[in-house]
Amino acid sequence: MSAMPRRRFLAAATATLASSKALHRASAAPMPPVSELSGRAPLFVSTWPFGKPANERALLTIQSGGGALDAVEHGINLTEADPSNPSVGLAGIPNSEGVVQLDACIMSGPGHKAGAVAAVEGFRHPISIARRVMETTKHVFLVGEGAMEFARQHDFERGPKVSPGQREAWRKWKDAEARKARPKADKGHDTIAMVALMPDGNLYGGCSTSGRGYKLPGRVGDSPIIGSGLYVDNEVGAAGATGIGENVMRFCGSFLVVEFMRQGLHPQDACIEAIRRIARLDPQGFDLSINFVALDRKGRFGAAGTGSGFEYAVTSPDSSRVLQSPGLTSASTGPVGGNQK
Ligand code: SD4
Repeated sequence: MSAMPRRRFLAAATATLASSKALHRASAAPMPPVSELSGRAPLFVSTWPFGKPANERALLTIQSGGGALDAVEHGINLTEADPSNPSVGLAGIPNSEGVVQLDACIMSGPGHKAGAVAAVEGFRHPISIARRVMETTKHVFLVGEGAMEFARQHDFERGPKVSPGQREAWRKWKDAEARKARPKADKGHDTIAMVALMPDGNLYGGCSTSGRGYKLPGRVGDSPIIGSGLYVDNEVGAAGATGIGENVMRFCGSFLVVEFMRQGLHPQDACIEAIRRIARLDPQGFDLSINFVALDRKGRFGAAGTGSGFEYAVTSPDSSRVLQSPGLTSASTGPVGGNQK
């Protein structure tokens, strides 16, 4: 019998655990029990610790009289504008040609509306462009030159196609590649996916990323794809993804999470079941570096990752917190920038 790699073995062992409660105990960091994973609307759930200020900005928008889509947009705008974030917005890691190509999408539960853009260069706020596509065109998804022409026509804010720091790092990567030193082709990468529940019971979501570092030009990940990086179903709940997009988009990951919620699973268990389903089908097993957040109409929420340490942010009028999610293996995911594969 061939030896099972340790990580695969751990994954298989962990996957046999019956409920997410057991997974909580397996994790190093304290984690609230599933029964405590619920909150009062307006409620915002976002990927990674940098989702916390984004959630808080979104809540402030609501408290200042703004609408739900304004909240999602403003919250994600904050992350997109953060010069220290290497994986969202124009400060992100560029593609293999040294150009940052941004992907984003937004969904409104009411009306089941969606807008998305991909491979957008030189614009600061792809989530805002995605929203404009949703609200002013009969289309859902604009890509590349068409998306940029749309953004130019609508006068969206521009910015440099790569930051000076990222350009320098890219040059070194390129040099190493030319010397066949073979550095990792895709460095850390983390996306903001935000899902939101309003007091009237309506659900919304948005997702924005610079995608995998040093990706091939034109490569589009899961993040702007409705059902993969984000999905909102106003009857059930909403989910978003972060991690290696190729390992989410082949499985319609966020749609899958929502479908498990439709079957009655708590959002956290829905995230776990989606990961289990994906790992069962994928030859890599749990070695996928993917994570989900989810929220349902009742205000219950949760998250899970293939690795341990994926953190997510939850904000309501009562509290704003960063929580640890259950990981399905002991491989390290985070806390930020952890998807190094
Ligand atoms: C992508 N899913 O482009 C995004 C990147 C990401 O954590 O979320 N990284 O594949």
